Amino acid sequence: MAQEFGFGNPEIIEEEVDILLIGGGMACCGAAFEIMRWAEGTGLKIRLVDKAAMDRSGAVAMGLSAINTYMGENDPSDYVRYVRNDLMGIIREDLVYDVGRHVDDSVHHFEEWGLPIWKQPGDEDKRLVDGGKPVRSGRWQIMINGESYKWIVAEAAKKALGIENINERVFIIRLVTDKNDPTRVAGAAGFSVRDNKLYIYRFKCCLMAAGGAVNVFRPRSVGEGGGRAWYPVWNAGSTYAMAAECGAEMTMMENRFVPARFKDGYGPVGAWFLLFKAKAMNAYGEDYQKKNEHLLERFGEYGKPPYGTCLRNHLMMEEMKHGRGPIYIDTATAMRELAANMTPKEIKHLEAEAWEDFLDMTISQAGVWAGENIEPDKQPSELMPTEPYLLGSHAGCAGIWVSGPSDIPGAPADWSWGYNRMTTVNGLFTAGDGVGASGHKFSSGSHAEGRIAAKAMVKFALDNKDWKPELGRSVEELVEEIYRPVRNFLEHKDYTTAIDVNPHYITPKMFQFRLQKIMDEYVGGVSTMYQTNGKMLELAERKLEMLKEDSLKMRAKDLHELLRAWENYHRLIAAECHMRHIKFREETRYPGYYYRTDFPEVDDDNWKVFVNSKYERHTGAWSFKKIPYKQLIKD
Ligand code: SFD
Ligand code: AMP
Repeated sequence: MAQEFGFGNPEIIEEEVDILLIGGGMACCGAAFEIMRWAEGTGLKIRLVDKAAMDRSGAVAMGLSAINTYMGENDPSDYVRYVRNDLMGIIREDLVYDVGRHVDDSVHHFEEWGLPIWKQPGDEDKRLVDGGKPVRSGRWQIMINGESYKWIVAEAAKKALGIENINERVFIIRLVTDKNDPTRVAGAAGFSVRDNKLYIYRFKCCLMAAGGAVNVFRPRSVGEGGGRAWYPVWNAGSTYAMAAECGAEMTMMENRFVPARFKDGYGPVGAWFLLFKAKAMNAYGEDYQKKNEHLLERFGEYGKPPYGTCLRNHLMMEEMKHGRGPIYIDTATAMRELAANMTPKEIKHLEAEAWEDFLDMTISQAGVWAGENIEPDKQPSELMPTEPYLLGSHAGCAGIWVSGPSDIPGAPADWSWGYNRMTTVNGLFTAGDGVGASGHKFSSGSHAEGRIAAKAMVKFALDNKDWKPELGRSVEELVEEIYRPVRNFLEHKDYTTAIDVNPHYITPKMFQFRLQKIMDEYVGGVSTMYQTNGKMLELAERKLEMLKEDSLKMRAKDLHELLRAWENYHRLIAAECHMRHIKFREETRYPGYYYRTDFPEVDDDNWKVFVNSKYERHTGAWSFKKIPYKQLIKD
């Protein structure tokens, strides 16, 4: 019977390596590329494992039309000032500076590997590294022809690491601590999403860089639009959940990102605002950002231009709350004004870029325009703040507390414990969306950060050359756990005649709906206009606890559902962490991302601090602490 549903006894593959890279996105591609430079001749065995195919996995799957972090003529200390301002004053400046000083080298490599980067007239044939001037959309962003961005970056990573050292379509679900030292990671367990195979890895250290968390909150796109989101739906909070369950200290998990996006297609707005100079307006054609500027005065120094991303949202949400929506982005006027002094050929080029912006990044937006007969050069498009996402690399800073570089003047001694980007769990490193309190890295900074971590991991592995990992849990126990949803299904499927209706199990899809409903309605999702309070969070806590009990009842009728079941488990742990952090931080640090209606102000006196948490997997208990913020780069 089991065979009939595609489940025989799984083949169990056990492997011991020195370093495991978990994920195949920007950060892991950076790590894979860099690591071989330092590992050459050391005999270290390195493996990369991605739940998908690296060529098109992660956030950059469809491509991108801009690289959002490129220093060029800017100084990394200015970059720190920009990130600090955008993230409402609380960032790890040592980490941000570290990204700033390394990021351009990654961008130069992208160009060398074949990524077309737009250049100023006259500089078309000059590479950035040779002084070629890029076309900037904003101070930090440069334009690219990026449909194949991920493909190009993955190819370099694969070439460096060697295809024989890469396992694609293997989904990691759990980290395992060492048998003799529970503060140390020693292994990881997962399964193939194509074949009936389980993988158990043992290692000296690993990079957990499996992206951010999407579909934790009920998305605006439901029903027929389900599956559409701005950030990649297949990044399910694995990074945060597995690290927290392994005992890593988390930081700023109260933070989230709510991007303003083209409604329904989720098309990014950056190029339209910054490059094409489009204006946003309310239903009555008013420039609400200007009109509402005074509403930001109450946020003190944060309310002065240039406003952080969350405050730009705040202005939009005020309009929506007062019934002056829909909000529009005036693409038509922008195109007209840009075209005023252009030749017909130049206009054609401009239009090509404006539409291409989505064809190489968010194809669904092009679909919405085509499907709704919207010609962006003739009529405006609606804007909408999306459902919240948890991430640490874009305009957000949720993530894991890590060791920073050791050479940043003024950085507290306890912000650096020997290995750059190592978490508080020995041997567990992270990068990209995984690193907390250090946003605005974007694609290029995530790649650079993966490289930073890679170098430190080689050092860690060599420093621990004679150490042998021993798993704190038996292989049988891990297999039993991973396949629990399958067992739930096989044991109970004949109890009813309708495969999806059964008192003994819950389908992963229904489980996800329950999670999203709780997060949406109690933890500041779109249905409450991003508002919550202590009382609502108490209810959320109870409901999430019950959902956690029911997570043991998820069923998997096939491998695809097994993947979905574990993704949702990861989402649940990430969601719980987010909820508890919001509950702990009694202020509204990020107006426009979320509001604590019982503490509606930014409260620097009490809350200009990092909030760190720790999860105890065996008891389910969370503990919290405040860590003083320290400014390292002067204003
Ligand atoms: O326009 C497991 N981003 C943008 N960055 C830019 O530089 N410019 C832009 O233009 C950007 N914009 C943008 C962006 C993202 C998206 C989705 C859109 C538009 C539509 C942000 C960057 O893409 C982002 O910062 C980085 O990609 C983050 O890098 P990283 O490595 O932290 O995450 P990843 O690339 O998503 O990779 C995650 C990998 O993990 C795998 N994975 N593998 C094994 N086991 C598990 N359990 C796993 N779970 C996940 C994934 O398959 C993937 O390989 S704009 O909006 O501003
Ligand atoms: P987005 O497409 O919204 O993800 O933005 C891409 C880049 O442009 C990010 O670095 C944003 O912070 C920045 N950005 C987007 N919109 C604006 C705006 N209205 N003002 C300033 N920066 C913006």
